Amino acid sequence: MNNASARASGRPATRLRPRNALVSAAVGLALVATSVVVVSSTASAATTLGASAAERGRYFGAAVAANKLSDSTYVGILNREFNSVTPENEMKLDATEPQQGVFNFTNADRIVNHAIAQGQTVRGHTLAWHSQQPGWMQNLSGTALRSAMLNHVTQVATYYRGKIHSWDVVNEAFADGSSGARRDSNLQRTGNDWIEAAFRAARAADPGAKLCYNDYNTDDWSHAKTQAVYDLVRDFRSRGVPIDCVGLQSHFNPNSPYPSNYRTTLSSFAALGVDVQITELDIEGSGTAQAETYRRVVTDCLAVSRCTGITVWGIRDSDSWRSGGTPLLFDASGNKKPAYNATLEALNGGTTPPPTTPPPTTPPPTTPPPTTPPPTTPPPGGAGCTASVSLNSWNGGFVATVRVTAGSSRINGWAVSIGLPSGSAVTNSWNTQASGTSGNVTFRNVSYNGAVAAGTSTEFGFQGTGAGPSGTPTCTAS
Ligand code: 9MR
Repeated sequence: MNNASARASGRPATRLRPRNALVSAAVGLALVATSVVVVSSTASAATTLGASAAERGRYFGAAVAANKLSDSTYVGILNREFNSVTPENEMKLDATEPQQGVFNFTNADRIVNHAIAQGQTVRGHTLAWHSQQPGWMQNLSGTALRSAMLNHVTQVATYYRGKIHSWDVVNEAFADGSSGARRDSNLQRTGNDWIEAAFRAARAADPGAKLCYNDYNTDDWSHAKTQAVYDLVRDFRSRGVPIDCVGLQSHFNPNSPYPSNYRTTLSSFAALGVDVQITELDIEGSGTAQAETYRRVVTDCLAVSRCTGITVWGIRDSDSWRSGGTPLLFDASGNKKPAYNATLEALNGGTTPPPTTPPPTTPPPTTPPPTTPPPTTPPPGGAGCTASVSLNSWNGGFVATVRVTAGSSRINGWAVSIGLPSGSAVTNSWNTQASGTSGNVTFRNVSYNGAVAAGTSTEFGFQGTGAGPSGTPTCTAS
């Protein structure tokens, strides 16, 4: 319903909470039965990205450069549209500790103070990173570097204590490609525990900030780097290393496109008990194609309750680190692009994007409603389930996503048996408990995904070396 139809229905076109928006959408549909849903569902929607995201319990932010705070067009958009900011370069190591033990917060403070005055929250970026290190740090190694890094984390996080919503404590510590290994760097060479040491120091310095691990090329669930970060977070969670969130940078372009399993990535990280933040979003392209990809990213985030915020990496295309790819929501003159409109519409709960690309091969896991009471009488013939495997293979390895679907009755637990070819082995699994690593491997539900309502599905996955399974899995329900 647009403003005109809102008036026609005798209701003012004021901003409503999502639930009311849904009701008004339904009323709109009832009144104008033949009208198109797109029109009726945007009735009382918020008119800026930040306000709309806030109505969904999320933030919408932008990377900000201190030297642009004197540009009135830039600041006008920043103040109007965004309720979170990330200093693009001003909190990095070279900026904040140009000489060892000498800290400079001048430019970072300009951004933080502007944000506070505008009621915007701040994402801190970043405390420990192999890149943009000051010269003195690049020349350190061993325990001297470890101490200097921890001192940096402590000093900067202490200085900003109480002002930072989330810190990117460690940035980009994993290698690209299929190794799943840590990136070689002077920090990595101080010992594999440097990441957890940084997180512990950050927690001690600012217990109120959410502590994130942030990286790029971790958007595609089947990528080794994504799995490696997932393993790190799972390990930290299991050992009590303080970590609250994972940042997916999400720089999308033709070489690194938006993956159809993005929602699976978001929900899989969230299932570890951490928030997921989309931290540096930009999507190269233009027009409808770019707009629809933005819409998909936003829709995916909204579908995962622990996806708590989205930050775009700049405001206008001309502000972008990849300005040639025109990857942002505003053009160089500050005008809203189709990508902006799609983003706002998606935030406002707009229609599902049309299937411009084939549907994802790995649909997001469906979490069955936990409160549904179990059937009072067991279904005749026992509960049933089926399982299907979709494979992403490469030379020497594979990721299998397994979909477990309940039959005509609700099931309360499941076990899926899958035969692996000889020479293949399971190296890692998620949302399941695996028995064995080779031959016939049985995957059982974990506490949160055993109950599956009739006709609905849940997903788990595993990674392995060698060739993936080719036979039909068997599913046994309980
Ligand atoms: O946008 C930043 C650009 O202005 C800097 O020159 C560049 C230097 O490393 O860093 C850019 O921001 C990066 C961010 O800090 C980490 N993820 C990748 C971003 C784009 O390169």
